[in-house]
Amino acid sequence: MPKVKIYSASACPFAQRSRLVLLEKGVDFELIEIDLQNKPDWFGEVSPYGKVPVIQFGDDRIWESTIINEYLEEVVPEPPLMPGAAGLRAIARIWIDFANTKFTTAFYKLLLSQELEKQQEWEEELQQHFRLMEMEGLRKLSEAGPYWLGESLSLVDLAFYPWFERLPALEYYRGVAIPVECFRLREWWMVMQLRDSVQATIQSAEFHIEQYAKYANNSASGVTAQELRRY
Ligand SMILES: N[C@@H](CCC(=O)N[C@@H](CS)C(=O)NCC(=O)O)C(=O)O
Repeated sequence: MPKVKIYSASACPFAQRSRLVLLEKGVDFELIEIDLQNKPDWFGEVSPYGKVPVIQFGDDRIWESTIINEYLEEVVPEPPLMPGAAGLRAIARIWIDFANTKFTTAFYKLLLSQELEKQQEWEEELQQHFRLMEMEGLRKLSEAGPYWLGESLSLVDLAFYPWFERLPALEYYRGVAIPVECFRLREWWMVMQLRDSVQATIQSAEFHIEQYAKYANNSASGVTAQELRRY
């Protein structure tokens, strides 16, 4: 069996998502750390969007973290990280899509916004997302256990977790935290921190605060920040 290669950056939450899946599935992988401030010339050949993560497995080269994660679920089915029932699998995909399109967008927009009025708008939007995650997500779906979909860890947990690890940076720069009433969300976050995969990839609050300094003063010049400013 060929070895999986993952092109990653230690600060990148999207890459962390896929590293978590590899670790949870016990896949032996080679990690190639990319310096995003100084990308190697060959990186454009590997990553059409100029972003991490990208994985290479045999002839397959895949990018986009949540697509990578579903791909890994197919090629390494054990332990399963998606539910067996089609209805619940669809619900899992709804939450993964929510993480990609709504939650992470509000997170970055809040961090990049410089005017107080814009910051307030994005803060309000992010708080609404937290409440929906609490009420429609954890309180309805995870009655049988600590994870998003209940007893077993799933790709939904791993799609959200990296931004919770980075919430101290959002609190530091924008004074925003999880609303008090969202206690299930805080419990879930605590349980996630106990996973060996998370412990193997976790970075300190200080690290994340330093990493996001350029987002918070809107001087970040990477592809991701440029794209986020456009929307
Ligand atoms: N939608 C992509 C986002 C990946 C992404 O934005 N990665 C960032 C690092 S966290 C990156 O490589 N950015 C390159 C740059 O900013 O130049 C995914 O889910 O994989």
